[in-house]
Amino acid sequence: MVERTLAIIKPDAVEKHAIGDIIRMYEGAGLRPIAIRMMSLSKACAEGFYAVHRERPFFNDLTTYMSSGPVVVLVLEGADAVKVNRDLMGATDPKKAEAGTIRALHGASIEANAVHGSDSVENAKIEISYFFAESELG
Ligand code: IDP
Ligand code: MG
Repeated sequence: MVERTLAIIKPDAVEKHAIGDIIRMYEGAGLRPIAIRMMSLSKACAEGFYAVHRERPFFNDLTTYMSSGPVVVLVLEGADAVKVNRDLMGATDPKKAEAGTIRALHGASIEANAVHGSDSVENAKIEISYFFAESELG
């Protein structure tokens, strides 16, 4: 099934000049970018995006980190895009991520782990609409 998923290249990966390598990995895995925007998230925007994690102990640190520098927000399209992207990303903790995954290659810590990726088709729809209008998707 052709699906869409939302990805974010997080501030740590932008800072270390990994944007190009990460987009190359998406394209190599058959995930076609259909929208790309570089932006700086306000703290409130990061809090809204991660609202499901509101009660988690790391919520304040996470949203401070996500608003600490520019990010690249992308919509990726392809067969089984949600799962293909989750597999390509690797485990949340880069130390536990499989070799060759984005987080193993570019993640710095369990928090600064290089990328976000939607975890279901349903959440992908919500996350895509958080950042993009339908008319912005190529
Ligand atoms: P995921 O990004 O692999 O789906 P989630 O559990 O949805 O992981 O967590 C969202 C984000 O919150 C992670 O990508 C990471 O940046 C941060 N995070 C998750 N667990 C921890 C933690 O234990 N300490 C600090 N930050 C965390
Ligand atoms: Mg998640």
